[in-house]
Amino acid sequence: MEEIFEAIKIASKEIKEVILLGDTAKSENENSTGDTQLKLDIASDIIIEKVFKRIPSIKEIVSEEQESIVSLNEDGEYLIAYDPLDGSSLVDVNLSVGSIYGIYKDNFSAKNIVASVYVVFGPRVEMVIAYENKVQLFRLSNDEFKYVKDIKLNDAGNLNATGSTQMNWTQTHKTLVNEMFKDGYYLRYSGGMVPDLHQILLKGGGLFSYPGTADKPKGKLRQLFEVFPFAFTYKCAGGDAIDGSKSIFEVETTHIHDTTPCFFGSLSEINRVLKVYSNNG
Ligand code: AHM
Ligand code: MG
Repeated sequence: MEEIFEAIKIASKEIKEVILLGDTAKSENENSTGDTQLKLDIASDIIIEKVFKRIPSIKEIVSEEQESIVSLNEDGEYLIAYDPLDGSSLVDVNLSVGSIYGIYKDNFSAKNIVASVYVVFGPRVEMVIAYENKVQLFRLSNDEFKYVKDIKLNDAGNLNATGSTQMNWTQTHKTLVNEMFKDGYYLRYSGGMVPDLHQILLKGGGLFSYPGTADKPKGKLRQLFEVFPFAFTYKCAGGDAIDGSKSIFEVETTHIHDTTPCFFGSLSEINRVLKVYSNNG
């Protein structure tokens, strides 16, 4: 596992350079979900695939930017699903973006995730590793990722980040959000799940949600590349993640690009979601 974390560090230093110097124009390609890929997405994807190809313990990889699974080593132990540069369109307005990695065993499913890593590219480059029930923060300084601290969520926080648009929220979701604001929660939403979830983690707690909506009943965020890795991070940090009625770790995957509604937070906010969603159907 350590060699995978080291490979991600190497890739992240290269991605940082691509963000600083790279071309943010649109390419002519579309990814499998139909989004127009930015050149930064493709460049980051190529960098990550290149470093993973050198690691014997990796059996298969799959990228949000690619159609199918790539086999690397028949005898490898780990399967990695990754989003090379989530929220890459935010680079154009100079907001933070990030890479997300889920490390699985046996198959790509929520119950088989064993570690997760994300890297935030903001004013600083930070990396958060969740493994063996610990969540650790590292910061890039003088070309090295240095350990900063372990991260633990409080039982409750005061931040609320919720995706999509009110026009497409269900009545239940509107009720949840309104009640939270009435109780004093602060709105914090940049449109990049990596910095938004990072902020909630580091500021002790709150709720991030991307619910099922009128236009996207199964939500927007992808299970393998985005939702399961962050669910694992939040769980290891003492919080939790649900799809509105059950644990994210019980969500079944039928296709590598499946999405799911998702809620990540400290325990008090997750219980609140369960209560509101079960009372309002
Ligand atoms: P992307 O993978 O196409 O970059 O989209 C994922 C991003 C997340 O980072 C973010 O939470 C979400 O899309 C924002 O969506 P919305 O603008 O609908 O709230
Ligand atoms: Mg993404």
